[in-house]
Amino acid sequence: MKLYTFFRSSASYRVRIALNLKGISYEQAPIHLRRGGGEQHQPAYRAVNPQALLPALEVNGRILTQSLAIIEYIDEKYPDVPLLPKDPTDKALVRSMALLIACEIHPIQNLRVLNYVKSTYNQNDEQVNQWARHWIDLGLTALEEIIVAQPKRGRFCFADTPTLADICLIPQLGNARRYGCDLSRYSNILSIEKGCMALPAFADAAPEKQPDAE
Ligand SMILES: N[C@@H](CCC(=O)N[C@@H](CS)C(=O)NCC(=O)O)C(=O)O
Repeated sequence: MKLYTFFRSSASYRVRIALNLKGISYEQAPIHLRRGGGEQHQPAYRAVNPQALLPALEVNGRILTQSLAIIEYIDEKYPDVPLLPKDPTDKALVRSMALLIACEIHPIQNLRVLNYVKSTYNQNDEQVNQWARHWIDLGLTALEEIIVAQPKRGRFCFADTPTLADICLIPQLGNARRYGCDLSRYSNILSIEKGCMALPAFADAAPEKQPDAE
């Protein structure tokens, strides 16, 4: 398997965690999201993923894109260490936490969106960081409440084993810090992060541990 990735890409980070949790070894093909205007826009990478977004996973000559679709593929193909609970209601809850991050927070603080806001509306770095912080805080505030209110509260987002929700949460916290969010108000989320980062699967997937880290 070959993962097209960038050390700081949080969607790639999700897939790295999932592969590590499953104990799957893989090759990395680094795509630098800023160098030369972004290698994701080069024809070579657009031929891999016409969306010009990371990650992409090459499996037996086929390309999979969209981190959540990739992770569900991995989970179905390698069912040991399941990333979703079996019970349909629990599964819907875990998916809702993951989607809260992957659909509602991440896309509107992504590089191309911030670049567009910056250039089209003449915003400076601090203004776009404020935009990012706004959407991240809105999402994390709701997630903190959802985590506390659920009936199966445990050490992770859901119960006592890591799921797709934790896989989405941990990389998002990296982005939150990069944009200057005050995470101290999310005590439950921070304690989940501590639990996740104690696991090699999460720690080894961290941006600073990647071969292309700067
Ligand atoms: N929904 C996509 C999001 C992919 C995405 O936005 N990737 C970012 C890196 S985290 C990217 O490639 N950004 C490049 C850009 O904004 O130009 C997924 O989950 O895979």
